[in-house]
Amino acid sequence: MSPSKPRYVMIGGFLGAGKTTAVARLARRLSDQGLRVGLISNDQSSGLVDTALLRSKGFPVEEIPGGCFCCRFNSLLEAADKLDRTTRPDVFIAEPVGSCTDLIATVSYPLRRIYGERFEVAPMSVLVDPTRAARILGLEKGPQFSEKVVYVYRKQLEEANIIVVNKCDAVSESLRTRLVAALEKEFPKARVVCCSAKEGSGLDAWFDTIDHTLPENGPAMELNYDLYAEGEALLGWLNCTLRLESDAPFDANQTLLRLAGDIRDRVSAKGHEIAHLKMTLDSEDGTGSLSVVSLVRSDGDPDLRESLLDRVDGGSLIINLRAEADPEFLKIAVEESISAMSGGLRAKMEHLDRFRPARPRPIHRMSGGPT
Ligand SMILES: Nc1nc2c(ncn2[C@@H]2O[C@H](COP(=O)(O)OP(=O)(O)OP(=O)(O)O)[C@@H](O)[C@H]2O)c(=O)[nH]1
Ligand SMILES: [Mg+2]
Repeated sequence: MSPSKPRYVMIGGFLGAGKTTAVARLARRLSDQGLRVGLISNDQSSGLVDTALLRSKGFPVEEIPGGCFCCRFNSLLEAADKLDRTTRPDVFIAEPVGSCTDLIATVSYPLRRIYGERFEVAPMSVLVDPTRAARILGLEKGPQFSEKVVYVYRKQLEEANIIVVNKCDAVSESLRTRLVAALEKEFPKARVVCCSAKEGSGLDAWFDTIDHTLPENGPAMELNYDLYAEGEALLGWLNCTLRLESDAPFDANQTLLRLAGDIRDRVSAKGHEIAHLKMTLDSEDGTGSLSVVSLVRSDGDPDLRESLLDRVDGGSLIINLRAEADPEFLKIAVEESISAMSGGLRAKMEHLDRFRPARPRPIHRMSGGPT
């Protein structure tokens, strides 16, 4: 990528698909090529694991909390302005909320039509977690979201210019082959590529595809906003920040892994499907390093994505949980898991938000691209 005007690259996909991992990979690659990057994270709420994670890697990040890009279109531009003032990025990489769709009509087309002088808008990639996608497309059995959430998931794939089957390191060759065939058949508009954002394989082919795919101008995808709003609102959202203290130093990584397992057990015991549980513990020792744990389905295992080498005696714990469940239930489950933490840990809640996403009300919706 060697843009004459800054590029705007959007990396979408459902909750837990690996967007933030991929954003960090792409940002690193572009920085290594001497390009300046500016990252934009987005969520329905504030106190984001993703922002903490990306900042800990040294990238400039602007966070847009309180709604998706389509509903906060002006905030998206303000975020780009702020990054321009500090970093003057050659490439903006934006991660939309994982429950959001219709981004071509509400973000890409308006950016191209109204701000075409300012940005070169790249085709949109939509990442999938292969285990989740195989269940949604009926290739494998396992715990599943309900029909309206699946509607939103499928709509994300329908509008993709590039579908990226991520986490290929974690699934068999045979599942990957069947999944690619099913995606190509059901979503013929998209190019389908495979990669592992975690291990770094397949990224060149994907980034080349971004560079060599022409932006589309076709009619916007049909979308039933009532169904979309209902599907999104079936997901409970919880963000909280706590202060942890202990008289004796403790292993932050093991503490987060145990806490994630305990929250999973309480949520899955009631038959609710987790979309993404992610947590960071910042010991605030001045090094900027974090312990980070994620869990992307109710029958999955917590993944220690970043670890703290030394034992700590406290720090700031952020928990972001998205699951198909009542937000009040999620609050109780998280509070119970925190109370059940052993090892003489004391936790003080500093901030807690829980809600269902509000109906999406895009600022712009364009039925076709610039001609
Ligand atoms: N095995 C494997 N795990 C991956 C890969 N990419 C991401 N993950 C893991 O998937 C989990 C979710 O990754 P994120 O990058 O946070 O996913 P996301 O799409 O940004 O999630 P949300 O922001 O909540 O929508 C983490 O445990 C990652 O370590 C991959 O290529 N392989
Ligand atoms: Mg993310």
